[in-house]
Amino acid sequence: MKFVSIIIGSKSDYEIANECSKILSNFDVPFELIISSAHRSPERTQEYVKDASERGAQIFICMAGMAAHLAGAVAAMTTKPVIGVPMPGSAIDGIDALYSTVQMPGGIPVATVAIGKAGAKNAAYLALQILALCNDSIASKLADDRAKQSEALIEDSKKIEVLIKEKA
Ligand code: RP5
Repeated sequence: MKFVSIIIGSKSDYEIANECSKILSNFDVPFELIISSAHRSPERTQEYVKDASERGAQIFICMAGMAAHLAGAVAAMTTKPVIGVPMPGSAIDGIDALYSTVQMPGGIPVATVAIGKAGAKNAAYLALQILALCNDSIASKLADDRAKQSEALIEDSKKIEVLIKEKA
């Protein structure tokens, strides 16, 4: 069975990671989420990536903070697309994780998204966009989602315009 694999470096990453998994669930895309660390459990990470690839993982989404090597380490083990989400929460609030995740050497890419919650959401959307290249149903749902985002923005604008008029 084809699925998206989400790997988080620690249970402290779970709340933000849930922003990603909620979107995949909403699109009815199967995923699995495990905790495994490039530093604290390197062998588990290696075994998992091999096993998940053999079972049908299409894309790996890796979320880690601090000196975040998880996405890079996973990218070294697979030719499947790897999306990296730098996690906030360190003394320098994710800048460390951003640089650690994005600065991959040529030939071993990690598609790095924004730090934290926005990045977790965009990791899901980017994974969906990759899957949509070969899946018309996901492509159609993505188009609907974009339209809904635009409609919601216009509704928000109307509400604020009313509030401003009321205060004038
Ligand atoms: C990273 O270090 C994890 O991904 C997490 O973001 C950060 C802190 O981990 P904990 O000390 O909270 O387990 O490996």
